[in-house]
Amino acid sequence: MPTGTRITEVLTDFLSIPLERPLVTAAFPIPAIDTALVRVRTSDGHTGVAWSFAFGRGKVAALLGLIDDLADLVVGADALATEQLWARMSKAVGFVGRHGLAALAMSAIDTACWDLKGQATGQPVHRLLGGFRDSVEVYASQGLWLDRSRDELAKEARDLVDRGFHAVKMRAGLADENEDVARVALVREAIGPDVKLMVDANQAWDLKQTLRMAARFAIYDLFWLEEPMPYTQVEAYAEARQALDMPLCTGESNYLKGELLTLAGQRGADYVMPDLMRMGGMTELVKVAHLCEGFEVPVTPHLFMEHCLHLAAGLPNVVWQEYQPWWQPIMEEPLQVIDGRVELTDTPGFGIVLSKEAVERYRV
Ligand code: SMN
Ligand code: MG
Repeated sequence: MPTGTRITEVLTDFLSIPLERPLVTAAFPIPAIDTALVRVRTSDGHTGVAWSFAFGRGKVAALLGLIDDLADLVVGADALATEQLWARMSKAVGFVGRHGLAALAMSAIDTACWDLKGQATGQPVHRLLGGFRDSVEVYASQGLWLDRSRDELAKEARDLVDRGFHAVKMRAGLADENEDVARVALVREAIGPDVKLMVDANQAWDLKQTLRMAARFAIYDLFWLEEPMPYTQVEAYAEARQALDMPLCTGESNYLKGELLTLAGQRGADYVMPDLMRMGGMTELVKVAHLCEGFEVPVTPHLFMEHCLHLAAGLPNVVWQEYQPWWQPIMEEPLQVIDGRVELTDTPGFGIVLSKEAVERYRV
């Protein structure tokens, strides 16, 4: 092992990053972004940064327990041997199951090691992955939650377009179908015909209701309809996809490459949306993106924009990064969205610089 890349320490912090107001989706309300922040140090003095999150302090406490457990396993190992580390962590969590919190815990350590890979080689991760593009299209996923009044919804949608976004995502899945349709109509009206509109129902419907709602949404020209049904129902997704012109997007709730391979292979999605932490980190996420390329399915990463922008810039079939600024308050410098895109830099690793002061402020 090169002496400089030996892992010397894994530091963890429990942060609770407040939101201006709780977020409401069809799945659950979210009062704050409870985060397990991970910093992996190497013998040459580099620090890799990543995090996982769970909504609820008890869940994050359990997550931190698992991360600390895995830390004992990786200290002393080569941070750049990400496949070896991943295999060791995966074996170690086998008894409690590789999905759920175990994947989230692995993800933070694995992804921090990818940051170190970039720092050790002096290259940004997007270039290590393949350097396909210099800037990435992002869609606004901030706001347009289910608790917004109609007036707030229209105003938020207009504000996002004024800030330069060319695509916005709103939520659906209310008990009242007519209200869902009225709100989609209202947002389309507010953003005009040229801005792309995604609608996320967070698994609220079954197959029949999905077909019914998609038919009612058809005139509003949706770019994709996201997670209309329970994420496990791959056959129903494949059936809906056959029946609809409207593109379907799903995958954020699935764990590890096997589930997403099934989804892509059974043609259950027009866009596959893997979630970094549910993949157990960047190592597995990169594999998922390549597997989807084999099926000619575009990939659109779920959340984690600070890390996943690099995947989207690096690989040809990764498109439309979700812009969700939950972790921007702990950054030294906010990401700039210009004309709907984020420009990647040459800073080694993921280029994440934490604000020490903000980390202190939000530490639990
Ligand atoms: C979402 C995911 C997690 C929390 C809130 C909302 C949503 C998305 O499904 O795709 O951003
Ligand atoms: Mg979603």
